[in-house]
Amino acid sequence: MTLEERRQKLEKGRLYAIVDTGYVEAGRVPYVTEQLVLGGVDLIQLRGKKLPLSAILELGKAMRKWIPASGPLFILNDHPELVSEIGADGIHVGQDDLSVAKARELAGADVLVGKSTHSLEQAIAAEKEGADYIGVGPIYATLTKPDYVPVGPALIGQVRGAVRVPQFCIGGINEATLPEVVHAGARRVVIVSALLQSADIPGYCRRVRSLIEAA
Ligand code: TZP
Repeated sequence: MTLEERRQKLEKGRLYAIVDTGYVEAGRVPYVTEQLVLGGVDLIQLRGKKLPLSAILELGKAMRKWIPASGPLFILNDHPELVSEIGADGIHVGQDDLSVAKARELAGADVLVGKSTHSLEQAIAAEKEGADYIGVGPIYATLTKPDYVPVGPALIGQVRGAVRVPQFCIGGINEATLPEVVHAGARRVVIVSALLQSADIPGYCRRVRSLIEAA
């Protein structure tokens, strides 16, 4: 797929899931990935913060088999050098990681680059830097990223008014908090623990999608 085709698909994305190995043990990664695909998420990221590169490579290749090319975009957290071997569609970097340009150089010219942001200034800077999309958060306190101060839902409207690339709100978003997030202006969200801990992942995906799309 070309970068333009990936950007078009990204533009339509509303629900972004992350397979975080802090919640999902390696053996369950294929099953959880399949469930997220069944639920119709638009993007899936592999986030293996504490795993060695060899394990990330193996999990990434396994996930790629469960994510059809016509299905969700597959994004790798960090490690742009593994993107082409895994066949991922994109790479996601944090504020303390590589620049967008360096990530693109290492991952390949056709690959999407996303960047985490935690303030209006960072959101504007990430767009200027050339990010294809940004994450905005953590909106609420979350055990998935415990050391970060939540930014609160008010930032959502500010970023929406200042940035044109797709913005995915993240952090503490679940069925209960989603109405407030949507009311604050969010049109795209990332959900990690609430989805991964659900006993019915496809059902959870469908319910949150209808809440986002009702906006
Ligand atoms: N970046 C900002 S918040 C967050 C990341 C990776 C974690 C969000 O996880 P959850 O479980 O949906 O709160």
